[in-house]
This record gives sequence, structure tokens and C-alpha cells, in this order.
Amino acid sequence: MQSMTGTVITVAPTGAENSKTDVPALPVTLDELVLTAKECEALGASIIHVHIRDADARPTLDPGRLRDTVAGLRESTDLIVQLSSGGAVTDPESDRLAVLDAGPEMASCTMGTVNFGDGVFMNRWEFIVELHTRMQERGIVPEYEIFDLGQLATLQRLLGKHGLPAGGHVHVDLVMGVPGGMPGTTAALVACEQAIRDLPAGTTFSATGIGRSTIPVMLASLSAGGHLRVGMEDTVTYAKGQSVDSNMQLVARAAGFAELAQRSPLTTREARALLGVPTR
Ligand code: KMH
Ligand code: ZN
Repeated sequence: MQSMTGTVITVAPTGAENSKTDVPALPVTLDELVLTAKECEALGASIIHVHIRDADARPTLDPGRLRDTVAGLRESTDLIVQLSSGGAVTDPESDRLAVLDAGPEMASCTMGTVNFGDGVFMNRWEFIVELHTRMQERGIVPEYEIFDLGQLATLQRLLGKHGLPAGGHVHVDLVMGVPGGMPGTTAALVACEQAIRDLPAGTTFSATGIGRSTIPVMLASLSAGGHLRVGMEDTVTYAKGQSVDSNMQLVARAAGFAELAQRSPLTTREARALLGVPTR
């Protein structure tokens, strides 16, 4: 089991899949995102996992908007800014690689191809290697996204062939309950936790459960020494028949669960130290 430190809470406020029309509380403008970020930081979040939208609230990887987003979040918060290199399932590899040009402190890096609802989230080996090595060169700390157990073996292969990430610390995020990926269950999380033991000593993990698996995954992760990711990218239902009001509601619940587990939310400074992300 991982050593029980406090809890890193990541907020994933927007994602690329939910539409503003269906979910009006989704933050899609830079102002909405920055306000959400500030409030979530005050409630205990230390990382923000960012997908952005265009003027029509559609997912985009527009380079100028990405740069403005990184600057806006840095100006107003001390959150670790983690850009998604996953984008939407329709985004080409070249645009996904170009996300790194916006200069985030962290970026996601998915460890394999997975069916993603009706789509396919493509992550070829050569693309993974390109993302990993570019991040190494630029000092961007990756969060390795794991949608299925075998992707942890891919990560082991990646690190064995291409070396440790920038900062030297390995951090993975288990994305559980995607239709096409591993289920959001305690059994699946425990299987991943066992496989993480084969990764470099000190590797940390967070977990998120899509949809209704959010609560079981949170509880399982806390009890296994893992960290938490919550947000409207992953969950828009708070309880049966009750829509999520805001990302703050989800972060507040995660912080409450972390307190209950006697693993209080880490500050941004503490999270930076744990994950090898330089302080600003
Ligand atoms: N939107 C998904 C296709 C990531 O951000 O790196 C990919 C995703 C993973 O959300
Ligand atoms: Zn994402």
C-alpha cells in the first residue's frame, strides 16, 4: 500500500464531452474557468486538469486560447496547471502534441488506445513516446492517464525504455468507469494498486470514477493510499436524480471524504513538493 500522506485533489472542471447546453453550470469561458479555479483552490484542490472551449463552447485545442488559459490560471491561483493532451477523441495527434507549446507545468499523457463510449481514444505507442520525450525535454511533469490495467504495463515499458519524467517522480491517474475501459470498482482499483507496485518506488496515483462510480472510486482510492480527481469532466450527477451544481460542490465533497479518512487535502505547495513540480 502507498504511504498515507495527505490528499492531492485534482479538479477536472470541464472536459471535452459534456455540452454547455445540456450542463449550463459547465465552465467554458476563461472567466468562468478562473473563477471556478479560485474557488476550488480555496476548498482544497491543488491541481486543475484543463480542457478548453471555443467561443461557441465547443472543445478546442487552439494554441492562443491555451496560452491565455495557462496565463490566466497562473495569475489568479497557485494551482498546478495541468493541460489535457488528450483533448477530444476527434483531435489529431499534431494538435495534441502542440498543447505542450502553451507551457503548462503538467500535462496528461495517456498510456494506450481505449474504446471511449461510441468513439475510440487513440494513443499509439509512437505517439506516447513522442509526448513523454517532449515533456522530458521541456520540464513538463506528466500525469500518466490509465484507462485499463494493461496500460500500467505500457507505462513500465515506457519508463524502462525512455527514462523517468521531468522532476523524477511518477504520478498516474486511474480513469475508471469509461464505457470501454476498466470499471469503477474497488476490485479494479486494487488490481491497479498492485500493478503500481512494479513501477518506480514512490510512484503515486489518483483515481476518478466516471458517472455513478465517482463515490466508490473515491472511497477505494482513499483507503488504498491514493489521491482524488473530481469534477464535471467526469461526473454531472451529484446523487440519484440530482444534477451537480458546480465543480465546487464536488471538490467540497472530496475534501470532506479526505478529512474523514484523516488524509487532509494537501496545499498547492505540498502537492508540488510531492509531485516534483517546481514552486513558482
Ligand atoms: N477527452 C478524452 C478523449 C485527457 O484529458 O488526457 C480524453 C481525456 C484524457 O480526457
Ligand atoms: Zn481530460
